[in-house]
Amino acid sequence: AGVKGTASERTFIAVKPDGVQRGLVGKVISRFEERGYKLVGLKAIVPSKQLAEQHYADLSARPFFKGLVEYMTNGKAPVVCMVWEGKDVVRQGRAMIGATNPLESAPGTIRGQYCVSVGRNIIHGSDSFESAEKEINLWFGKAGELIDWEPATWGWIM
Ligand code: RTP
Repeated sequence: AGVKGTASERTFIAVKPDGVQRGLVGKVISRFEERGYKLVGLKAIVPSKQLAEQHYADLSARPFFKGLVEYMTNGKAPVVCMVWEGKDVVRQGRAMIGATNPLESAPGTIRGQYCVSVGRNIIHGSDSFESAEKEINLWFGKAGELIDWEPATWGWIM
């Protein structure tokens, strides 16, 4: 996931099927672009049950786990998977997304603006640099799926 704390830091962001179905992909992309981050990976997939279970392995003992996997894999709409790059993008991404509990997600955050239900919270973002590394490998495992590119102005902006 790039180098932590530098402009090459990377995070995994996914618009979940409810967010895709509600037409919020463009808004999510705009927010990250406008903040100054660089999109280095993007694809839409309906994940297998195995992939969703691996992604949420830490939550496998929780009572909502089965429903969570079903929500991610139901195929009503794909998951739009992204890798974003830039300074402090892991922590900034979490801040931009907002708290998991809808009652705590501040207005102006993505969840605070677009959702009211913890089980339909439209977006995922890696919660640490180490999670980002794992999740990027899991969702973008194939060679050539991530593109390194250089905006002309990057050096003096960040
Ligand atoms: P995410 O991993 O999706 O970015 O979410 P998060 O870190 O903010 O929250 P986490 O605790 O890791 O939970 C992962 C996802 O599980 C669903 N969830 N449902 N009580 C419930 O029904 C419940 N709690 C959590 C949410 O979709 C949450 O994003």
